Amino acid sequence: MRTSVTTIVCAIASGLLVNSVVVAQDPGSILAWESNNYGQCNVPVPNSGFVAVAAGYFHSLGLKADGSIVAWGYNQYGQCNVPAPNSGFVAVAPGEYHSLGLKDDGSIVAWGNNDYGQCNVPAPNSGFVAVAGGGGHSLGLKANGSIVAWGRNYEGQCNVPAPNSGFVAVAAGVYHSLGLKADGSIVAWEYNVQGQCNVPAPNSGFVAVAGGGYHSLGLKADRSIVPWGYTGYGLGTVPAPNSGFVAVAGGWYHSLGLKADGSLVAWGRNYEGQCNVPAPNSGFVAVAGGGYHSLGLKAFYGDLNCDGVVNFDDINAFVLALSGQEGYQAAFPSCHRLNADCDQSGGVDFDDINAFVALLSAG
Ligand SMILES: [Ca+2]
Ligand SMILES: [Ca+2]
Repeated sequence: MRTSVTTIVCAIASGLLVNSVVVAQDPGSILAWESNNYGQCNVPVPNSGFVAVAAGYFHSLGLKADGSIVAWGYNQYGQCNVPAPNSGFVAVAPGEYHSLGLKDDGSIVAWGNNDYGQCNVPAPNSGFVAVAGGGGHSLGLKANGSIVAWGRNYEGQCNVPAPNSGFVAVAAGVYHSLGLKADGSIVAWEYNVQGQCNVPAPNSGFVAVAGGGYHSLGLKADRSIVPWGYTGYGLGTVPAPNSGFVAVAGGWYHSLGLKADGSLVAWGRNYEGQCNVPAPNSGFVAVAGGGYHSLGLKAFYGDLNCDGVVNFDDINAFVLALSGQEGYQAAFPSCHRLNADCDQSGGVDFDDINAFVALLSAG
């Protein structure tokens, strides 16, 4: 696995990785940048209608509003070949060389490298509400708050610590696993050689969790990010001001944070340019980090129920979005509130009403 790092560094030295990938700013489009050595930044057209993004080691994944998954980049293990029927997906997650999708019936579909059985979802394959993938293992969160883990377990990454209950989110690093509990604490387990499982005190107040390669990240309710584990490349220091974040993502050796104003902050390894967020750094609603590349999802202004179109069905969701983050997110957990920033000011408020009406009229 590490030999590929050398390959990349050599590629940079020889000037092969100088291209910057810029895509059209269609609604719900994905912006992808460096490195692009396997085409992981070449978002397939039409680059529109996306509602979620995910990044594997050298491949990329996007979930469309119609419930299909688009995958591109390194495909040595078939990690980009989404199994038929490619429909009904509500979430997508990457592994290093495999991919995972959650269906609206609560089942998980996994494909790509299966060397460790990471694509063999344990029975019963039902009742799942979230999914995550690591180096050779996979994790599924059940509606009852328990985590199911399968695949590579040499490091103990599939041994969910007791009590296996009360989880509301799940994440994975290369060889470690993370779960967020309803009480705002994070449970992290094996592999811990870089301290990626030592959640800093106080272990409370977390609202989101993410795994990097050998590091971990937690988002606090006060909108600050806490990093721990591997600290090389400056990974242990969130750029100031460490505030205003609404989402967090980990790459192998870099980290990304999404701010409430739609801008991205990236830090850590930048040899490949994975921390150079393309301008304009605004309008982002989701973010993902891969091996050495990054993905940002741009807003689809006006599409508040994230069904891929802007129409009268979005009015109720728009009103909810205006009234606050919590109520909106509870009603539309997989949608992006910043889609209500119809005047593209970086904030959601009553000034967006006229612009929303204009979008309705245009649509
Ligand atoms: Ca809509
Ligand atoms: Ca606005």
